[in-house]
Amino acid sequence: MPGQPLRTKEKITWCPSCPDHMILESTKRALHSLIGQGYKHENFAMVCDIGCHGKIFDYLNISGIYGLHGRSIPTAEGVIIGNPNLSVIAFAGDGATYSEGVGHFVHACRFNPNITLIVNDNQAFSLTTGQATPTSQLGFQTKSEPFGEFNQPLNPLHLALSAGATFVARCNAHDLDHTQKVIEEAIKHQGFAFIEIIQDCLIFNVEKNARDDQMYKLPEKERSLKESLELSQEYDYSKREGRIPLGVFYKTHRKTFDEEWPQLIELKKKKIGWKGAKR
Ligand SMILES: Cc1ncc(C[n+]2csc(CCOP(=O)(O)OP(=O)(O)O)c2C)c(N)n1
Ligand SMILES: [Mg+2]
Repeated sequence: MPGQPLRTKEKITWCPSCPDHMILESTKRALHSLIGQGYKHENFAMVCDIGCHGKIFDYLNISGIYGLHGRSIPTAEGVIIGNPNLSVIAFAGDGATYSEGVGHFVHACRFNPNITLIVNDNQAFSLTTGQATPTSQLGFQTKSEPFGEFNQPLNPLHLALSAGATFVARCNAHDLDHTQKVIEEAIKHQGFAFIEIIQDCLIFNVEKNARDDQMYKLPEKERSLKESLELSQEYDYSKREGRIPLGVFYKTHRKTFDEEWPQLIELKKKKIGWKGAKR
């Protein structure tokens, strides 16, 4: 794998112009930059979920496991327990993470495993043709919600902060440079790093598309948990008007679970896995 390109030769089958293309590009650029800073290509590992976003497994040339729907977090936790010297990235959708996998999400925030979670949030179960997910807007009319979604959307950033996440960020898929920068920072973070990426679904939730004008970048600075919780409520995932903050909302240090378990500390010391593995 060293010296090989980060893109496989697989033909991309996402819809033309789907922001999933942009998230792939930002991720590749982030990994490329980290490799330039001394990270090894063979020490990156990914876990992908089931959904449109999950096809990144075929296009990104790093080792990994294609997991079950809603289960990329526990699978990624398994990978980091097996080899705590890897940089593990879990990719998932909003439906997968905040619906089927929400228990894993909450406990990952508590356990603080040293993994990065990237959620492509298009506010729809898109692969299965657009049912409402927990972040879909009120009134979203679909084949399975013919009278419109009447449940309040979940605020994933607020949930992550309340559950103890040590790195919480939001990006806009359209902004490749900013997304790349945040992905790099998340991978460098020791602990559970959660990035929610807002993306349009051009086919199944058109009403929520084209929100770039609402978005603004937060100043880069340390924030208290209280301040971050307040900021996370500025956007409620439902309203058409109002501002949507982007950037790293909160970052703190707490022991990761591989720093708490003696067995994992030993594996880390022995640099198990690849000879001379270095993070
Ligand atoms: C446990 C389980 N529940 C439901 C499904 C069916 N399913 C497969 S993909 C998918 C939609 C995925 O939506 P999301 O996670 O938001 O990803 P997107 O397609 O929007 O990128 C669903 C409901 C499944 N495969 N397994
Ligand atoms: Mg989705």
